[in-house]
Amino acid sequence: EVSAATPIVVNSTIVVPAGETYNGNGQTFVANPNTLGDGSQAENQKPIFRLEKNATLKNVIIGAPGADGVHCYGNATISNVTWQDVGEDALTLKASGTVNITGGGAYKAYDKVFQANAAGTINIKNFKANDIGKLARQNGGTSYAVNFTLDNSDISNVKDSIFRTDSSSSAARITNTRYRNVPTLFKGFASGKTSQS
Ligand code: DGU
Ligand code: CA
Ligand code: CA
Repeated sequence: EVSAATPIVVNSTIVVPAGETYNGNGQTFVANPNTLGDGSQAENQKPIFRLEKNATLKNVIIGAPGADGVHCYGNATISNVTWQDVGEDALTLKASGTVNITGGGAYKAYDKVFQANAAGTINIKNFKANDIGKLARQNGGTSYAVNFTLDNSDISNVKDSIFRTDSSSSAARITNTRYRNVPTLFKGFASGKTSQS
């Protein structure tokens, strides 16, 4: 009988220092619900990973509970990271920068997958998402500029939209992406700030 490897229970946030790479080697990480958060929609849960500027996170599976996922303080590279059961959200841009998310996927997000709480760019490529509220959301009521892109991805069973903002200076572009059961691609963007091809 084959059984899945035992997940690594993370008791305190794993910090990836500036410029460094954390390779999870395909292991599954879950939050200790008593110290990081239970993965519900309660705010102020702690992340499983905190990436300082120019850090890379790769080959990681985040299981349940996912708590507040991954926090990025500036530029980050996220490669082959899969959220099996998104917690409060999957990843947050906490300080200005560019986050490049390539490969991997996100599943079972009651509300948001990616959250932009600072100006910057979120590029999502070769990604899968299923059973989510929104793929990415700029923090409600903020007016800084966020540029979102989605390329060569497969998105299904979305409740709200792919990209959502309240900022007239933000922009979003979707290319070469397959959808199933996605009611709205873009919400809240100014005219001329979105494109799809
Ligand atoms: O305005 O900032 O949900 O980062 C309310 C809060 C809220 C954030 C966000 C997040 O939008 O906490 O998870
Ligand atoms: Ca939230
Ligand atoms: Ca959050």
